[in-house]
Amino acid sequence: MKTQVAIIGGGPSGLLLAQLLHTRGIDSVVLERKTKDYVLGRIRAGVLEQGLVNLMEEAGCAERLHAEGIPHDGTVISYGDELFRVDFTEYTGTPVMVYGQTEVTRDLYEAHEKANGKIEFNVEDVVINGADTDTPHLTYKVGGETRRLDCDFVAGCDGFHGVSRQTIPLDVRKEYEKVDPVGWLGILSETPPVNHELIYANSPRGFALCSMRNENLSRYYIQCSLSDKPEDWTDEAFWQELKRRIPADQAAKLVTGPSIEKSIAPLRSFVTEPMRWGRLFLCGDAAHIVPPTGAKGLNTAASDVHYLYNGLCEYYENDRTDGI
Ligand code: FAS
Ligand code: PHB
Repeated sequence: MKTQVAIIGGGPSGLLLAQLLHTRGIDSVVLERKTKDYVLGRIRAGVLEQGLVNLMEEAGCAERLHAEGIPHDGTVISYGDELFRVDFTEYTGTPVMVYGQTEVTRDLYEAHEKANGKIEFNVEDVVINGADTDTPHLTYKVGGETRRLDCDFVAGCDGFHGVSRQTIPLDVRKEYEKVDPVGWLGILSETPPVNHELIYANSPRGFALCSMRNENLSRYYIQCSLSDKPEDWTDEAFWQELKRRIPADQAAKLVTGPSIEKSIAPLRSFVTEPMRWGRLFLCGDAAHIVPPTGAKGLNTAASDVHYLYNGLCEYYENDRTDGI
């Protein structure tokens, strides 16, 4: 099989790139290791910056985002019972959009499938060949059958544990990592959010975050020990600890309920250089990881896609290589 851009990874980076390229008539194939349901089952980011909203609009995927997303003009930082509000719109001119990464990915899948985009699931043993030549190709397996995909470029959108970054030779790659000695225990609950804006709470007992997905789906986090496991925390223990870390007036109005998802995200910062090797380009978590603290993971992934997408358009439309 032959395509213009081979995309490894069907998460938000890979799908956003594929759908944007499609709008400019540039052909791609997405190779995803898992099933679509598995990808959509991952609960991750919840806050979109304007740049990602703009890209979803350009990809023709922003209708539900604008219908169901919740624009937030600011956020609250608290210490003990003291609250401090940061006004995004005043300082940056735009709000952020509260809309789950799961929904972003779902919207991208729906649009790309409607456009007859080529996505292969349950892909195994992807190997990138000749990335440092003008004729790279991938080999991979589906259902035990080995396949070949010839392409002009490879987009490594396969996340932190993917194959793309590992393809760049060690003597070319420089990596920087800081592992934080704590994790974030997160839960989803079908309860109304405690506050209409997010609360980033600092407290002597540790960090907590009050977030949301919609007016009846809340997302809460408390900083926990890396040795903790989700099953170590009953819902009641979680709610009691959260109440100790947020301002008393917020704790008093917190609506608790059963968790419908409970997981621990390790906190690490990681970046690799270069993000390009020959005709291989890394995007998103394949190249960098940031702690969820600043809701930057998904948004920096979108920024990578923006630059690669525009560079590829310049190449195919104007025969220019400075963008890539
Ligand atoms: P992803 O990891 O999302 O997608 C990579 C895809 O590639 C996956 O579907 C994977 O199955 C596939 N893949 C991997 N190896 C492959 C191979 N060899 N062949 C084919 N496919 C392969 N960010 C925020 O902004 N806010 C948050 O609150 C937040 N919380 C997070 C919580 C957790 C537990 C994690 C892990 C991350 C969190 N992030 C958060 C960051 C997260 O949202 C990422 O930034 C975002 O998923 C990046 O998207 P991708 O680059 O597409 O990588
Ligand atoms: C979330 O809603 O999952 C979320 C929001 C903001 C963050 C981190 C996570 O900084």
